[in-house]
Amino acid sequence: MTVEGTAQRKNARGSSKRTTAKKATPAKKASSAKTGTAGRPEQAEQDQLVQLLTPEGKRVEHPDYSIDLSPEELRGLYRDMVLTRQFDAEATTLQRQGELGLWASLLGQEAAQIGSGRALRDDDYVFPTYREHGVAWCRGVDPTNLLGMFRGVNHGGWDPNSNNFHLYTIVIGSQTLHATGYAMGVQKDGSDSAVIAYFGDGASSQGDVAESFTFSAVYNAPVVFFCQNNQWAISEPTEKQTRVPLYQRARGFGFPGVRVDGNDVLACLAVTKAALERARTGQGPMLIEAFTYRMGAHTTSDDPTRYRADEERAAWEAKDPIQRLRVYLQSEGLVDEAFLASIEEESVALGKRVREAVRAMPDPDHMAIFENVYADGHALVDEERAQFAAYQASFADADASAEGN
Ligand SMILES: Cc1ncc(C[n+]2csc(CCOP(=O)(O)OP(=O)(O)O)c2C)c(N)n1
Ligand SMILES: [Mg+2]
Repeated sequence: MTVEGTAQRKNARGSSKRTTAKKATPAKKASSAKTGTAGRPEQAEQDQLVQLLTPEGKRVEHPDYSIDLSPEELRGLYRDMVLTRQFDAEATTLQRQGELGLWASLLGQEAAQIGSGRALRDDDYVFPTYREHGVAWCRGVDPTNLLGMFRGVNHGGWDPNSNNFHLYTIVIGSQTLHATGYAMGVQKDGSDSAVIAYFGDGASSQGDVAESFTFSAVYNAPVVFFCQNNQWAISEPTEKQTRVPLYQRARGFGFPGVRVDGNDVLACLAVTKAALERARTGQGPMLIEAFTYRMGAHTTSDDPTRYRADEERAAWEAKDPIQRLRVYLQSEGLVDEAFLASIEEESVALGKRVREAVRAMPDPDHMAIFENVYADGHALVDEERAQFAAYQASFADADASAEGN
């Protein structure tokens, strides 16, 4: 198991979807047609944003959320974000080289994921989407395990209970129900662990999410809903999902919601810690809307230039989560050139390790697809297995007779 991602852990424990069905929309037209809030929240809503580090790298205070981190912890957050971004870039490249079937990049969302991921205790439980590579990193899941799934050589990639990190979930929003049920179980066990469910702005429109909000509220379940509002659900902007800021949805279900600057790792850490603490102490669920931006494509099968304007991306580049922390650390004299160079070196080594590991992954036994479907087997699966085995054998027979001719 890993290594880089666990360095800060104190107690180790144990689509290829079409871009859009619509005709290609020139980016310019998409830009002028936009009337909603994607990337441009109303000022009043912006004022609600919890922020501890401005885009310019200035440390500010917030009346409800504060945080006091040691220089080492601050450097650790920087290291986590840089290495996660590097890993993500390597994965994108590996997909382009044909080594992975698909990749969903987290570019731009490093602060939301590392901030929230580092707020967790080892005994807390995480239910991710398919984009939570930074959270996986914080949980100590070996990055190469994530890639095995996207290469199609395993059925999930890791044991969820080894790191309290559930398998990636692609059925949009469904993991919020899993998290709620799990949290209700934690509550019945009398444990003070908390559960966190990650989901996106698009997922917020799913019935599963509404149901999990209802259940968690009435059962007072110890679950934190962490919504990364990255402004897009493939080609659909946030204004197509909601008429109110997403964090305000929680109120109607009877629990608090807060909007945090999702590109500010300190604010994400502080707000998530507070929400987890509420959950642990029997105060029930909370919704965090991390206001951020998906800098890349939805996945490697997507082409965002068909539906969004370059200027929007450029505006968010100025809010880069890594850059702002680096500026802050440098201005406070908390990092020097030697430290930055060592992180750079570590990034290169991580990239090399990941590339080599992916290329060396053996193809799975093609009959393995029938394993782990049912704990005790099933007649239908047995039948399908036999049919598939006969089908595979027919190639061997054909080869043999071709050789005989
Ligand atoms: C139930 C379901 N419906 C549709 C899809 C297809 N789909 C995959 S990703 C996605 C968009 C999700 O957007 P969002 O929740 O904002 O997450 P993001 O990809 O932006 O991180 C959709 C509709 C799916 N995987 N599952
Ligand atoms: Mg989204």
